[in-house]
Amino acid sequence: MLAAVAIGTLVAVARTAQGPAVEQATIQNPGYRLRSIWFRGLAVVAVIGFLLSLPAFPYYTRSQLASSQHYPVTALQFAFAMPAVLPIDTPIVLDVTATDVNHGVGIYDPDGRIVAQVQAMPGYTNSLSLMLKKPGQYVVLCLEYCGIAHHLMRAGFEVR
Ligand SMILES: [Cu+2]
Repeated sequence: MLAAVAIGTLVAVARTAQGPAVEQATIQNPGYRLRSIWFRGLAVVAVIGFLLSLPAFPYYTRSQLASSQHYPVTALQFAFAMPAVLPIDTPIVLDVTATDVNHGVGIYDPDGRIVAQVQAMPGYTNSLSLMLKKPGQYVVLCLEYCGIAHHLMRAGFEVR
């Protein structure tokens, strides 16, 4: 059965190839026109999608950053030094650094979903801007292997 379909397809292709010779441009030009329309359509969809998603842009403007409350977070083998309580529904900035080696700071909401992550690097401060919207106990885990007790590197804070 499969062989019959394959042979039938080959015969159909061979028959269509037997027609009179056609200039390449008569086939090529409609193809280019179709491709041009397709490209412009995709460009319009991409621009509209970009504009619609702009309000959800997750980064603060320069003025929002300046007016945000800053909180220091320091990672070290094998703990985090950070505030015990952070405000809810408030733009905040975590100024994250490390004292020894690179660490990863992963922040998990009370449902266990990761809401933010940033690198903690010695000699450098990463500013992580975020707004925490759920009240409750958040968990902070190290996301980068940093030594023998990396798996014990766990902290938490309350959002209220
Ligand atoms: Cu670690």
